[in-house]
Amino acid sequence: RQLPSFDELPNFNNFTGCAWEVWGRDDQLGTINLLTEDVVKQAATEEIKTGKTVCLNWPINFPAKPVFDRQPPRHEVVPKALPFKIVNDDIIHINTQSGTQWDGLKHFGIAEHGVFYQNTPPEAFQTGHIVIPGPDNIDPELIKLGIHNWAQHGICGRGIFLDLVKYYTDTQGDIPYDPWTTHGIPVKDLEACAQHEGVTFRQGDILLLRVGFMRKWNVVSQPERDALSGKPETFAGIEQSEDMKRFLWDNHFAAVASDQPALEHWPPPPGVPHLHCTLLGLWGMPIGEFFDLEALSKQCAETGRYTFFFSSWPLNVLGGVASPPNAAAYF
Ligand code: UVW
Repeated sequence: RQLPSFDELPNFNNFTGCAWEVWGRDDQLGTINLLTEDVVKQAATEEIKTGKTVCLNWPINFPAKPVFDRQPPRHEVVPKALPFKIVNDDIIHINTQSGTQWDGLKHFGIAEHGVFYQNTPPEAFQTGHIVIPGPDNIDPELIKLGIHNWAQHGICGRGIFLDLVKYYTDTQGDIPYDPWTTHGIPVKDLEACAQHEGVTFRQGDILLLRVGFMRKWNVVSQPERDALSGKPETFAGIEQSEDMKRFLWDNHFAAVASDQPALEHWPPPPGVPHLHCTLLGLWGMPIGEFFDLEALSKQCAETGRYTFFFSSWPLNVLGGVASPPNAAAYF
């Protein structure tokens, strides 16, 4: 399907590139619409060659002290007193924003205009404890724009990996920034990295970017890791610019994820709205954060292959805001 270019999309007030009409005003999938049966089949046929698989999720336990003032994950193993049996259960409490995650369409709206994807006002979402006892009790309005839409569709297709850490190391000796400080990666570096790896983009690709957060996290001391929580957060990531929006939309990626706490460098430049507003609020594009791309980097460097079949099945939480991705690469 031929999609409009970024410059052909209408504006929404002062925001360029509003895609609310692209899949119809009732749409709740956003750019996941690009993952058609043909796209999934082509990716599986062309990419799964050896059977090698690579996990892309951090353990749910990490980070034990989350950034952006979020509640830490909590895991309890609970022995059950059943007669003649030895049995354990798990109880897990997580803020779905604390570790490896997809941000869903209820996560981030366009604050200055008070709306989420498809012009949905925040009052449309019930907050607090949500109980849905059975399939007869599902109110479509109550679960509107929930993560279950992606969970029931799946986020599967061709994954394409831009290993910026390797690209900068190969061409400049190391990355030219500290990934734990704000630094915007420009479009020209993403394109140069793709060229260095010999990959070209295709409509419906799932783009993964290795910026360096996790490489650093893995080698510093635990007190340094823990100290990230509660600091004024600053992180590297893709540049927050009109050029970046044009790059992401015009390549028609289905989803984009990185190893950083936010995909974009944080905080955004003064007066510039966070790119989350456009990706989630205007396009319905999943944003992946804290993806563990270290093993993927090794696998791609060893084989020279930077494309693969990508599979992710978010948690099927009716009306959920975000989810761990349960993501893997298949070679
Ligand atoms: C930011 O966008 C800063 O982070 P998050 O998506 O985790 O809310």
